[in-house]
Amino acid sequence: MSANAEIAKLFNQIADALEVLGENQFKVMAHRKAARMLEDLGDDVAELCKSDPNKLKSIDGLGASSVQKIQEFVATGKIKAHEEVLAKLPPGLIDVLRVPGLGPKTVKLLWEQGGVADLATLKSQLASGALEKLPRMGAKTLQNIAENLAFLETAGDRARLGDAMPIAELLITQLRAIQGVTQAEFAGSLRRGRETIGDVDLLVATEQPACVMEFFCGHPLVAKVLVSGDTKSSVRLNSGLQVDLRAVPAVHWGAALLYFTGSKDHNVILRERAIERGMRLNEYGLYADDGDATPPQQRGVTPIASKTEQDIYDKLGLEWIAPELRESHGEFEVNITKQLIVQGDIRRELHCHTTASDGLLSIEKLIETAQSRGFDAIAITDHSRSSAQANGLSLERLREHAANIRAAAAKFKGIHVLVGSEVDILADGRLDYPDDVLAELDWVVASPHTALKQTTEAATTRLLAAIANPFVHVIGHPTGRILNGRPGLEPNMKHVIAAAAQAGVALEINCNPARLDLRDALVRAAHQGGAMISINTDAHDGNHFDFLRYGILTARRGCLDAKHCVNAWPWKKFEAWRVSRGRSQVKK
Ligand code: DGT
Ligand code: CA
Ligand code: CA
Ligand code: ZN
Repeated sequence: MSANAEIAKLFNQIADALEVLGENQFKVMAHRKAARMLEDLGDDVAELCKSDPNKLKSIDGLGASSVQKIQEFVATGKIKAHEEVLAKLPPGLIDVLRVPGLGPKTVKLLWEQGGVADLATLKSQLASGALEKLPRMGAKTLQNIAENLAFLETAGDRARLGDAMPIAELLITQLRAIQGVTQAEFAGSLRRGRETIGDVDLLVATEQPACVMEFFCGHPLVAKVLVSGDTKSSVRLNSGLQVDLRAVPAVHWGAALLYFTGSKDHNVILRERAIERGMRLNEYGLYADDGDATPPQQRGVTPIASKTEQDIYDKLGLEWIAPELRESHGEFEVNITKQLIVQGDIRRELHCHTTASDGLLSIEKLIETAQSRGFDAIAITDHSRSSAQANGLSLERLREHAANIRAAAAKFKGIHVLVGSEVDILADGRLDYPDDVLAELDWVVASPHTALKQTTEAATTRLLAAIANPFVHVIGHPTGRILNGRPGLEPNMKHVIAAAAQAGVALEINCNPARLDLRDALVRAAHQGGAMISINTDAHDGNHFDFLRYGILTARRGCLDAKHCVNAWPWKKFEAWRVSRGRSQVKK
């Protein structure tokens, strides 16, 4: 990676600012275009500046003034034109553009006529009713802005699990390769599998931390070194993600990993437990409490346990607790670590898309991919007719697609292929295909895709109606939320779960890291309420099968065991349930 992303961001900010200032559209477009070019550019633009400045000038979409700005950034780390144009606006006004749905034109209006200078004044002006007299600001629009602002405030700047994980794993692999490093792991909320991550916490065991820190702070992904110390450093990557790194001697590994995995609340309880037993726990180890105020590690005291997490839990009279459970949600009362579902329990994929709707794989490629993952079955579930933006299938195309799936399935041995559909749950709870059409299918995932701002009452009625349909097997991504994007439906989940449990309909954990829907807390509620869970990747491409890990982390955070997950059931049990709802027989 490179300075490309950083410079693209500055270009976009210039364009935003110009637009809010009402400047010439061509100038705005030129900056946006340059930003896009930079984002798509395979080469590191900072390298190009040094090695091949002519190549930079020859890139389509980069005008002379953009090239000059890039060179300026590479030389000085900033762009004067960027600073100048931003200086013409109140300092926090650009932030207002982060509110979903607020474009530069509206922000200009809010600023010039509504007294909005930043997120705080936007909030207060909304509350005071001062914005109601502005043109184009009807009650509905203002309510939308207020909702989106509230959502932005709760979503904050946290990265999605699926965005942070690949970067953390890349860094871990590289850290492990450094001489003298005996262990390297990610800790913090990432290890606990939270759906969003404040920052990434990395931990290495080594006796020579200096070269580890040097490598880390000089990493090509790093945009800015925030803290650089002998055993701990903190950086911000080009992507904006913050990463903390700690280096500890191997003897303290377990204590440090336990401490930096958290959660904070879990750690507090562990420390209290240590005190109750005449010990002290800190990030260096579990020590006998000898009453000395100087920390034991500074006095060369040998810890009771410190090398592994297992050892420390053991000496505290506990079994090892899975990181996903370490949220102080009852893991000390009942430790269900051993029952938790693992990725290897998953035997089949039950929600995915082909080129017939909005997927990228053919039917055969999809079956092949499922087989290569060792699955015993795959349900092919393209979109239904109302999902026009996803090329949903008309009745006629659905029948033709079903025939194509059956023909393709005949070419494979050892995998069951289910002819399915991801049927839209319409706003009023009706399904997008009539029952007699659903009856012809082997498998039905019913999902909400539109009208996701309904009242709780309407959303509840809608999902209950879908659950009541005898042909439905699974409710797909039940709330339709998008992480850092939109909150989705907020149905009364108690009612939904009870109805699903009663009817024998499964609720989905959609593994796509932008969704993770159901979320962890709702998985726990569903599981406790006796509902079955289906964990699906919603693959639109071959590599989307890798999303499974995120669904599994979410499932484990929700205390799910394999017995309540239909993807993990032995085939016969699964088939008996499937047929009890649908009517047809699967061809093997
Ligand atoms: P995040 O980054 O907001 O997604 O959440 P975490 O849990 O990764 O929090 P972070 O990065 O601030 O700290 C990593 C872990 O280090 C945290 O889970 C527990 C431990 N830790 C950090 N600060 C404290 C503290 O003041 N007290 C205790 N007991 N533990 C702490
Ligand atoms: Ca963290
Ligand atoms: Ca941290
Ligand atoms: Zn889907």
